[in-house]
Amino acid sequence: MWYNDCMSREYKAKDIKVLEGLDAVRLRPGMYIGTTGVKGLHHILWEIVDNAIDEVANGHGNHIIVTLYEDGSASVEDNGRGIPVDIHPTLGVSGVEVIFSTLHAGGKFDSDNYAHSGGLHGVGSSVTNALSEWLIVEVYKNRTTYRMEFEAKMVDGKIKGGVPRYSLMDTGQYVNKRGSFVRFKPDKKIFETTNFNLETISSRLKELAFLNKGMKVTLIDERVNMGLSSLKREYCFEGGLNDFVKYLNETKSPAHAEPIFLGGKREDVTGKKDTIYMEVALQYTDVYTEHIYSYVNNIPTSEGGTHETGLKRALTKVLNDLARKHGALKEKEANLQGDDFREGLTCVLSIRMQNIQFEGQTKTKLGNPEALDAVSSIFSEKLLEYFELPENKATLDIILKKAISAAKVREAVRKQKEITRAKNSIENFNLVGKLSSCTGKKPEFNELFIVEGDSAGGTAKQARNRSFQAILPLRGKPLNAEKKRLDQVLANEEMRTIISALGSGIGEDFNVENLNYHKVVILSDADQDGAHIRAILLTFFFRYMKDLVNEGHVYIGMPPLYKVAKKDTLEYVYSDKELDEAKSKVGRGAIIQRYKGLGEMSAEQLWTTTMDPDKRTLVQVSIEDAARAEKLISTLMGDAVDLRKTYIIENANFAKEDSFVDKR
Ligand code: TSJ
Repeated sequence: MWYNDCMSREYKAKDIKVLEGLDAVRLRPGMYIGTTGVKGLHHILWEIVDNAIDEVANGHGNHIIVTLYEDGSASVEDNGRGIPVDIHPTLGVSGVEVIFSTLHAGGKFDSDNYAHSGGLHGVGSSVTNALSEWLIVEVYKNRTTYRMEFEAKMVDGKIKGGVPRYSLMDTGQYVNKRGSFVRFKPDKKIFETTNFNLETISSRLKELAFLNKGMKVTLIDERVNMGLSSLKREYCFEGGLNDFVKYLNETKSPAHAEPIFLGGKREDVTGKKDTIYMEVALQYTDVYTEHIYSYVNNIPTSEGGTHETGLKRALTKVLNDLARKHGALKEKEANLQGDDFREGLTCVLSIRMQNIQFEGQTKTKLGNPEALDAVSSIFSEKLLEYFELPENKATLDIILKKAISAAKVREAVRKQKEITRAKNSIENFNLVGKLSSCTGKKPEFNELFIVEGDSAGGTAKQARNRSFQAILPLRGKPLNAEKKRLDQVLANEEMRTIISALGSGIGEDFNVENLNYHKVVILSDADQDGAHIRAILLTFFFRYMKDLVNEGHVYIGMPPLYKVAKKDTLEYVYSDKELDEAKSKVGRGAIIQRYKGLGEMSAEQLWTTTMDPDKRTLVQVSIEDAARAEKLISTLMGDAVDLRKTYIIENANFAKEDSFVDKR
């Protein structure tokens, strides 16, 4: 018997309007399903599946069967209440007809039942209908089978989609089951391919089975083996999200035997009074990456969003608090970072809520702010409760231990990165105005004078032979490298200038082949401060450019301490020991001038006494010298300044007599 046959004639005018709606779908399918490629093909299947899932998720039925047929069609069946067959009060047609003929019909019947529908964001089963060659609906209820069919057919020389072959009818065929069945054949005229992909469908159905605890999903593929037999896969997980996490961790070693499952709900506080439901399962493993899978109304949110943010914040907060409470973190120690608590974490978060808003590049990021508060509050409360149970204390200890070790590694990595970054910045460091480079291009002949103070630097610049001598004045005191981590040393401008000028890199990256100057001459005043600066520089070279010292590139310039002069004779004296010799050599009436610093010399004098390769004295620094300087600095820095200075003067003297003297 035809269902409401006469009535259906009455609303023909209305039907035309509806069909114009479906025409729009066929005209621009991309607007409704994104693409007419293989993704769009599956999209129209998911529209149907989603509706069946919702019915089961709302507690009506427990089984969904998806079948792929040889003719290219697919069907979805559930054992829920059955799509409404009665006449819609305002639209005047059967529920089935409304659902399949009206765009965005989903939820119009009973918004409560669609409250947590993944289909809400979708375009509805009418789109599937519009893009199918034919679609058949069967509703099983009242011990009978209702049936309605739609098809794409020529109307006035144009193809219309989703045209009813007949109105919903009661076939009178007895059944003792309840539910809905929809079978459709995607239209070859619309889709680039109509070949459903078994693995795509299989893995999504498995995912849906994980997300909906206890729901049985059967997948039948009748296309295999030329129709002689069919493939059947069945998914049903009594453990729900816990089973999901175990499945995801199958190839990893879990840090604790069972995943942690937490669930709860919160009234929304924004005034809409909608409830947000949350379920989460998590388990730590031996891997170093984090794997968080989040869903809203069964829709994967690959880009995360507010719900995920809420979860992460709560996890960090609760675990930091617990770490302090249990003494894993001391009072003065800083909190661990979120990343530390997520190393090796596998987690599935599933929430259900109304009015979901998507954001992001691929519209897979949840935007609802109320989800953040809800998830964060439910998760915090439930996680705390979980760890309060004595039987879960061991798991907590494992997790805290893991996080603390992750933090240590992170800190080490961060330092390394900072060093690398600083190294890179050295390469681009601007030397203009500091280094007066030489014109010669052969490093083996070139000399770099690191000169204490700007004024002495200026004098040295005038004095030098610019063809092979470069001058680098040091303004302030260079940094004591021993007490600092490399990154701090590199933050010091004086140090960076030196590294940059030498060109040979630093630390592990030091390469003597790239050295710009084969003689690096430290030229400081012959006083306490000068000795101090020298010791600091040597310490730096010893620590970070050992090969520079080892290969004999570092020298101490020897400015004279005194000038002994009389008429035509002129002697420069480099030590107190030499002074008497000079006095007797020059004879009575000699004028003795003591140089307090490099700045007291003229350019000519500095050249003659200290820089001219034919007359100067350079003391080559041995690795032992440098080691001694380092020890000196490391043991005495920070101690009483006077004591330090005396010690340096007494022990860090580079006297002509004590060392190998290089005369060029
Ligand atoms: F999408 C679809 F329409 F094609 C479709 C819907 C496909 C499949 C396979 C199943 C379903 C579907 C719809 N299964 N169950 C339902 N349930 C309802 O539509 C329904 C039933 C009863 C009531 C009620 O208030 O009594 C309300 C609704 C929404």
